[in-house]
Amino acid sequence: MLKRILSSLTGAIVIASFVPALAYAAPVNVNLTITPTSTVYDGNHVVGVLADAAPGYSNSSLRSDGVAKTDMYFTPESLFSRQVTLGDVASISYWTKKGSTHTVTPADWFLNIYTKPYAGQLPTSSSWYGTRIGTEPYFASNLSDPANSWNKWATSAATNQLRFYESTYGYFGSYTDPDFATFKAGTSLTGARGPGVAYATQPILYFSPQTSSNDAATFTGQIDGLRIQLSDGSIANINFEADNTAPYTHQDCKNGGYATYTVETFKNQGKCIKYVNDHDYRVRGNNITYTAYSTMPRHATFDMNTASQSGFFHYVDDPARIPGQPAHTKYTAKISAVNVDGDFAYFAGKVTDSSVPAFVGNWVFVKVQKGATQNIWGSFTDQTSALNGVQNKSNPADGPFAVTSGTIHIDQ
Ligand SMILES: [Ca+2]
Repeated sequence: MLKRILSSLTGAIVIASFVPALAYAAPVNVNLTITPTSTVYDGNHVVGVLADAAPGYSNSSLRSDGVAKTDMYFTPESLFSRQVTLGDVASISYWTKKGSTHTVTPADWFLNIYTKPYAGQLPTSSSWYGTRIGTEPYFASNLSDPANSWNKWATSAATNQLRFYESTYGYFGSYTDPDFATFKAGTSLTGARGPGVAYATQPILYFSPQTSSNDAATFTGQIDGLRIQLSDGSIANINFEADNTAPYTHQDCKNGGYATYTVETFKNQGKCIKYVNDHDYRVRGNNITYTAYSTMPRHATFDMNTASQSGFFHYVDDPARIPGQPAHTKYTAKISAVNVDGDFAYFAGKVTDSSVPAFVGNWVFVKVQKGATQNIWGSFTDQTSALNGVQNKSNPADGPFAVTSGTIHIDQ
């Protein structure tokens, strides 16, 4: 029996040496989409963010729900169909977006890499992993991390270059830890789990984006676009996406977006756009009159729709009712975001023309309510706040102001 096993092993080795292509897998390129309902989570406290994605990872992203920790786990086998050592990893990058810089608030999505336990490393431990390796955005070198923007974190980069550390024994990083190339050339820590072993030889168990249990209760930052490249050229691109039940805008259907829907499904972009047009909302009002902070009547005329995410908003106030006021104040905004929820519509756009030159370039964020009780809210703000307001269906800073004449239409 032993002899038969030996001879079959010999046979296998001979075959491998004559046919190297069978022994070494070709580079693979994997594109994986992860949504809030994917099966990669232990703690799952993510929500989808529609129409907000890192560059190259349209159409949406995920954010922490501000309640509790999220941790997701990707095995190299699921990504690359083979075992991968830390030494096989050439580069890693991912994107995050949050409401403050890391100097103001360190909290962000971090990445852990767990290696497999193996003989010699863990003679007595029953732990499910061998070595735990961490990297966190706020420790990155040459930080360039504007708030409310997508910032890329990478193993090799002039800015936001990730540093790596081993957290197996409770060390959680510093501003002096090495870059990835230096780190993976080192040896894991010796300790209760066993002797140190060269990191480069250790097979990876999981790549694991996580939020911290310490700050997850208030953290609502976004993540998108985890990219892992191996030294053989293989690339895994993990696109974090909202659960796509149905498209809302023409843009949702473009650049391959039509194929990402999981409830309504589409064979091509044209069918997707037809669906969007069939479910389009038009938001309009002609000479809607209201007052705000004074008795001066103000008038709004607007027309836009959700499918195209475009239209206009025109404002003019009524100096005829205010003796001595020199002229009408007016402005027009080019609307570029529209969101409808029941009797309410939220929209935003850049002011392109005004009787007050300083108004041009502002963003206006407006909410309107149709029905028996008609209201309007509206404020000048910056682009990011305006677009976030539309997306999150929040209230503009000013309002509600009761509509005294005119009819607000929000019609499908
Ligand atoms: Ca995405």
